[in-house]
Amino acid sequence: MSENTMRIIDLRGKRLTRAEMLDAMPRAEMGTNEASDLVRPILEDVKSRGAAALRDFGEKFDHVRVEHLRVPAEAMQKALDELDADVRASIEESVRRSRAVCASQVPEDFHTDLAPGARVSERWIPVQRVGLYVPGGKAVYPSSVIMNVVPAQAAGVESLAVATPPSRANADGLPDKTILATCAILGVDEVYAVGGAQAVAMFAYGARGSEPQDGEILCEPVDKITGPGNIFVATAKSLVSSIVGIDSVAGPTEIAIIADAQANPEWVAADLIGQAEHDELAGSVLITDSEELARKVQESLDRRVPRTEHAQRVHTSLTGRQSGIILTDGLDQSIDAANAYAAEHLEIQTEDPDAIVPRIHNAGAIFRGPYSPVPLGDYMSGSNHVLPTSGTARFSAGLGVHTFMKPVEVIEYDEQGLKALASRINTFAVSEDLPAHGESVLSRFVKDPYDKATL
Ligand code: HSO
Ligand code: ZN
Repeated sequence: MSENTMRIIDLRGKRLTRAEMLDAMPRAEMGTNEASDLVRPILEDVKSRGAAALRDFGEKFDHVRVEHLRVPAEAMQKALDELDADVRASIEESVRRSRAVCASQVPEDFHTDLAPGARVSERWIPVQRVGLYVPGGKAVYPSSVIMNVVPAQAAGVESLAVATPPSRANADGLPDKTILATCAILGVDEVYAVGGAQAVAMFAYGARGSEPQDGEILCEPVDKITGPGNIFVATAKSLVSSIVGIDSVAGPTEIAIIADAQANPEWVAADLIGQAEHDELAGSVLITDSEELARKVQESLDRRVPRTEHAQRVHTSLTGRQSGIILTDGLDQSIDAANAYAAEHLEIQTEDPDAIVPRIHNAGAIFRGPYSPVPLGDYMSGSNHVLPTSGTARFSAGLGVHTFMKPVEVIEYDEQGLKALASRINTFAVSEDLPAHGESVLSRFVKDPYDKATL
């Protein structure tokens, strides 16, 4: 057996129940959440002490005493000026494509006329103020800034703040320069050098500052917090989720590839490795009805893994419980497995991908055909790379303009419209033993709604 062998899950000839199929999928156990006990006091401290607590936690966790919790405009401009021209061009292309897709995502208001004088309208309203968390440390992803900011802006969010940890590399406690430059390109000027659970607390409760003057508002509270983060950020988000909106809490990233005998094993292997590069816990799953392809992919992995920069991390991820090759007895079973796995990213590399796309019920995003690999979507396809992980694609969607909007129904009945229903509403209300509901409606049409004899 070679070094990078992925485990095989052989489903061939098996007729599995839904529960058995879900059980057979390669996924790591989700750890239980002990982080809450550590995170709660951080939230409380920021709530009561504001900026002073933010500075203390920065020193404790990020090992730097931050001079300006809010990044000064000059520092943003400087980061932009110093940004490598090629990187800037890539960021701008990514932004352009995201903006184009988001522009078509904006949902339209509509109304339904039910009878004369009886209309229900639906209005899509942007969330007013959003806080976006951008992680630092091992994973510095300016691309994720784009994926969060662009849809929020397209939705019409009025006020958008970014928080990202101070970087130890910068003595003054400024965050990562590429993150700052990306914010500048996107026109985001409210950026805080605050990381971890304390950033989530700052967004949820707001914070009074010690700059420029004690007691002045440093950061206003937001209505929704989005963005990925480590276990402490994720825990903080779920703890504040009763008072502020959050996007879904992300688990380790993952890819599944449905491939048949005609797929290019080198490309399949390269795509599995690409995802594995993110994290030792990342899941890379090949679903195929071709034993020969499976063998060739394994051979390709053996050649490629040692040559890639993050070979050790990739190796750990590919050989972990959360990765594997699912062998099926045909495309139908491959599709069933893909739907059960509900991958964050699902690539389809088969002879006729268009026959498969309509049969996919569960996936964060579908990458159709060999020239739509996941890294294209990570950086600049125009689609969003913040996607549901850990099987949550069964019931939730990736980030988009809709994440930053909410539909509100407007009830527009006039006298005629209401009168036509008054008696029916009254009957329904009385049947629920809520007669005052009926009386509210009847008051508009009868003299004494309390005198049932006159009705
Ligand atoms: N594949 C990651 C996103 C990402 N990749 C950012 C590179 N940079 C989760 O969808
Ligand atoms: Zn990626």
